[in-house]
Amino acid sequence: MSAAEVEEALDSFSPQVVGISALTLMWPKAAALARRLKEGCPSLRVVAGGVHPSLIRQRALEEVPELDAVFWGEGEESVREYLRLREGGGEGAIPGVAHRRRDGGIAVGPDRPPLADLDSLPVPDRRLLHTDPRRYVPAIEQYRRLPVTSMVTARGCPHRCLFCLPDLLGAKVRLRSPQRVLEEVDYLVRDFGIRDIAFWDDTFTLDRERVLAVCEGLTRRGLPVIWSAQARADRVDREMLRAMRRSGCWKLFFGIESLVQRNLDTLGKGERIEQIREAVALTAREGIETEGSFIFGIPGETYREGLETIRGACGLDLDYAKFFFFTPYGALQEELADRGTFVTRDPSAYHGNAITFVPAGMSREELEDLHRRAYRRFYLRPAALWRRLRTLADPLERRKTLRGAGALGRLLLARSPGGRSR
Ligand code: B12
Ligand code: SF4
Repeated sequence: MSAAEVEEALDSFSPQVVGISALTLMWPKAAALARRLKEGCPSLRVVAGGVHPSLIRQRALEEVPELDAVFWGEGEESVREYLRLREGGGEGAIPGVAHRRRDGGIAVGPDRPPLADLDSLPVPDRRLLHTDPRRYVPAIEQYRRLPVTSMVTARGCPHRCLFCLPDLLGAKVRLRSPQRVLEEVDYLVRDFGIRDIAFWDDTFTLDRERVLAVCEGLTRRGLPVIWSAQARADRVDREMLRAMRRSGCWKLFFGIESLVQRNLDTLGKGERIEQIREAVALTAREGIETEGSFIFGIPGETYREGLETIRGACGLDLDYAKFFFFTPYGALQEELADRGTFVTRDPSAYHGNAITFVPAGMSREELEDLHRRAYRRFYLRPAALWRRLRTLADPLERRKTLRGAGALGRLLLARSPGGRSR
C-alpha cells in the first residue's frame, strides 16, 4: 500500500487506532509512516507489531516517539486487551505489549503465552484486505496458476537454526486442525475463485498425520485448486509425497542453506547432506517441483566451501534455487561480533539479498562473487534452460520465464547485489 493509498483509506475510514506490521527491512518505512500519521492526526493512536517490533520490543518506542504502543509475539489477544484497557482509561501492563502512559512513562508487560488452540481463531476474513486477493501476483516460483493466495496453518517451530527467528511465535508447534484448514481452502475457492495456494507454514510437513488428513480431504473434495508448501528434508517420505501430489501439491520448498556439512552444523539445521539429496530427489521423482534456498556468508564458511555449495546445488534435482546472504537479526548481531565484520546496521538492508555481515575468512568481494556465480551457474546450465524451454508452450509459464529472465539479467548485470529485497 502506498502512502497515498494509506491516506485515502484513513480519510474514508476515520479510524481511532492504526496498526503497522513490519519486518526488519520495513522498519524505517514503518517509522516514517507512524510519523506522518501522527503529524496528520495527533489524536490517532498508532501502534506497531510483527517481526521487527517483536525483536526490539520497547526499544521501538524509543526509536519512534510517534508510536503509542508496540506488540511482540502473537497479536490477537494482546490487541483486544490493549483496546479494552484504553477504552476503559486504564494504563496497566498487558502481556506482549509496551505502551505509553499519560505521564510519559512506559508500561511494559510480561511475555504472553502462545495461543493454545489455533482453531479458536476464526478463518481470516479476506474481504477486509485492501487489495482484492485475486489481484496478487507473487514472485514467479510462488505460483503455477492464478489467482493464487497464501495460508498459514501452524505456528511455532521446534528447531533452532542460527539465522532464523524461531522464538517469534514460540518453540511449541501449534497446528490448525485438518477440518479448519479445509474450511479455509473451501472458502478461498468458493468466494475468491482461488486456484493455487501457498502454505507458508515454517514446515508444512512437520506433522505427518495431519498432512495425510489434509491431503485426503483435498483429494476427496476434488476442488480446482493446486498448492505448494515449505518442507524440511528430514520431514518427507514417499507415502506422504504421493498423497500430496495426488491432492494437488505442485511444489515443495526446502531451506537447504549449505551443501557443506560443517556449515550446516554451524547453522544448527539438524540435517545431513545425504538426507537433503535424497529428499529433493524423491520429491522430484514423485512429480512435485522443487525449490531450494541457500545461504552464503555463514560464520566460518570459506570461499571454496561456497563454491562447493554452488556445485552441489547444480547437481540437485531443483527447479528453482534462491541464494541469500547470511543476515543476522536481533541478539545474534552481538553474538557474532568477533566472528566477522558488519557492513551495515541499517535495517532496510536486512532482507537477505544485500551483504550485511562478512564472516572472518571471506572478503566482501568473494561473497558478491559467490552470489552472482551461483545464479549464473544454476539458471544458465543446459539442464535448467531445457527445463524452462519444455514449459514454454504454456502462456502463463512463458510470461513467468520472461519475468524470471529479466530478474536474472538485472541481477547479473548489477555492479553489486543489494538494495532490493526481491
Ligand atoms: C509467509 C512469509 C513470507 C511470504 C508472505 C506471503 C504472504 N502473502 O503472506 C513472502 C514469501 C512474500 C515473504 C517474503 C519475504 N520474507 Co518472509 N516470511 C514468511 C513466514 C514464513 C511466515 C509469516 C507469517 O505469515 N506468519 C504467521 C503470522 C500469524 O505471524 P506474523 O506475521 O508474525 O503475525 C503475528 C504477530 O507477529 C503479530 N503481528 C504482526 N503484525 C502485527 C501488527 C500489529 C499492529 C500487531 C498488534 C500485531 C502484529 O500478530 C500476528 C498474529 O498473531 C515468516 C517466518 C515466520 N514464521 O514468521 C517469514 C519472514 C517473516 N520473512 C522474512 C524475510 C526476510 C522475507 C523477505 C525479506 C525474504 C526475501 N529476501 O525476499 C521477503 C520480504 C518481502 C517484503 N518486502 O515484505 C523473515 C523476516 C526477518 C526479519 N527480521 O525481518 C522471516 C521471519 C523469516 C526468517 N526467519 O528469516 N515472506
Ligand atoms: S529455518 Fe525453518 S526449521 Fe530452522 S528454525 Fe527457522 S523455521 Fe524452524
